[in-house]
Amino acid sequence: MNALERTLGLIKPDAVQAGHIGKILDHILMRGFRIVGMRMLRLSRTAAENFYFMHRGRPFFESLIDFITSGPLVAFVLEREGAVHAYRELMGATDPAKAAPGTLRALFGTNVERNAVHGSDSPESARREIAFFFSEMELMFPLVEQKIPAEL
Ligand code: IDP
Ligand code: MG
Repeated sequence: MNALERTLGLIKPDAVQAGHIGKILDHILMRGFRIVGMRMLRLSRTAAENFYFMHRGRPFFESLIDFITSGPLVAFVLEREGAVHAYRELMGATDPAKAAPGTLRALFGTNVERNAVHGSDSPESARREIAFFFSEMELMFPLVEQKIPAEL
C-alpha cells in the first residue's frame, strides 16, 4: 500500500490559453486525486528562474522561462496514495509526441516545451514546490472524501 502523499501540479500557460483547465482537472479528479489547494497566477521571471533553478544553463532554459511567464498558470496541490508517481504517470513523458495515449501531455501538449502540465518528480521536489506556491495555511485537510467523477 502506497503512503498518502502530496504533489505540486501546474496547468501551464499554453493549456490555460487553449481553454483546457476544466478538462485537465476532470482527468485528475477521475484518477482519485483530491485537490487540497489551488490558485491562478502569473510568474515573474525571477520566480520562474527560481522554480526551474535545476535547469539553469540548459540550452532550453531562456525559452522555458519565456514560456512559463507568458501568461497565467494554475497551480494546485494534489493528495493521494503515491501521488507523486501516480501524477507523473497521468502526465506522461515530457515530449507529448512520446507520451502514452490518454496521458495529459498526449491529450493537451503541443511540443516538448509547450507540454500543458507540470508535476513534481520526487517527494523532495514536491515539498519544495508546494512551499514555493502555497503556505501551510492555504492547504486543506480533506477530512471529507471528495467524490470521484464517473466520466468526463
Ligand atoms: P518534466 O517537466 O517532464 O519534469 P524537465 O526535464 O524537468 O521535464 O523539464 C522541465 C520543462 O522544461 C519541461 O516540462 C518542458 O516544458 C521544458 N523542456 C524540457 N526539455 C526541453 C527541451 O529539450 N526543449 C524545450 N523545452 C524543454
Ligand atoms: Mg522536471
